Amino acid sequence: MSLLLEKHFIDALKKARRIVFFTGSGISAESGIPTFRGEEGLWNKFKPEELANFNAFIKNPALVTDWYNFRREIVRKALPNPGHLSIYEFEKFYDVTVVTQNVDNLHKRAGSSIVLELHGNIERNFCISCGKDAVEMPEKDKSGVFRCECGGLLRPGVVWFGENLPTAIFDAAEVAISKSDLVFVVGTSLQVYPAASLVQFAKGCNCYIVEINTENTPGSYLADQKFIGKSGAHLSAILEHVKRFRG
Ligand code: BJW
Ligand code: ZN
Repeated sequence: MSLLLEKHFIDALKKARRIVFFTGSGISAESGIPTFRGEEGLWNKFKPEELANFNAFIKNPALVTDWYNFRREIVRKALPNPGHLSIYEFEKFYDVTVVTQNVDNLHKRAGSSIVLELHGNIERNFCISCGKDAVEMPEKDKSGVFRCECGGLLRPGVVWFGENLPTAIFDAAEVAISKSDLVFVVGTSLQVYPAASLVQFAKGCNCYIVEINTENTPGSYLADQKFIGKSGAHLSAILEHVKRFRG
């Protein structure tokens, strides 16, 4: 795809040294991982209030465990797409930090060096009783759940509704944004807080903001440059431009 870029965006790309990519589930849609909301969204089939909070887990741990196992299988089979791979390639030309709401590992698997996972990682599991991480997952017990050696329930290492985001990671994301010249906001509906507040924060830091999404979001008005469409094609095309003046 060839893309005609506006002069102010080209200037921003030329001047920039540090870039933050702030991503959501839309960037992994082209890898076959369903997004959370919208027509193809996961939440259309499974209600978040039933599955992605601690009370739901305690009430029906086997159901929540099965849901995460199902998603873990999808994620393991998925491959990084041109969006993830382009972000990795930006490292040849800029200092890059990836701040992601995704739990799917695809930025790391694409090679990105600094990936701040705001909502945890689906591959991690820890015990709700003793707090230890599960090094290897045991077989499910008779009731269909995973248990730690201490007998406690093992839960996925993701951030559920009503839970705090990991403070050190959120703080590191704000530091990276405050030092960056350009922030790409890619494939997120900006409906979930406090992650969504990072776009406001970036605006307050005078970062040049680029949004790439298949549709408008509540944060679109903050973008200096907006691309409506799929992230794989747009990020690849922008990278091609960068190669022309930095390659
Ligand atoms: C494409 C594309 C393509 C498609 N190319 N684009 C302030 C105001 C209001 C509410 C709150 C607030 N502060 C806190 C809250 C409560 C709550 C919240 O935000 N609720 C709102 C939903 C109303 N937040 C929390 O509870 C957070 N914790 C917290 O605040 O702690 C303090 C606290 C403590 C105690 C009590 C109360 C508060 C925690 C939030 C945790 C979110 N967790 C999840 C699940 C993770 C685990 C799992 O994976 O199961 O994280 S929810 C889910 O949403 C997941 C995602 O990371 C997150 C964001 O979704 P995302 O990535 O934006 O996906 P979609 O589907 O929404 O959007 C996809 C986008 O891609 C769309 O725009 C498409 O158009 C686009 N797209 N294909 C480009 N090819
Ligand atoms: Zn334990």
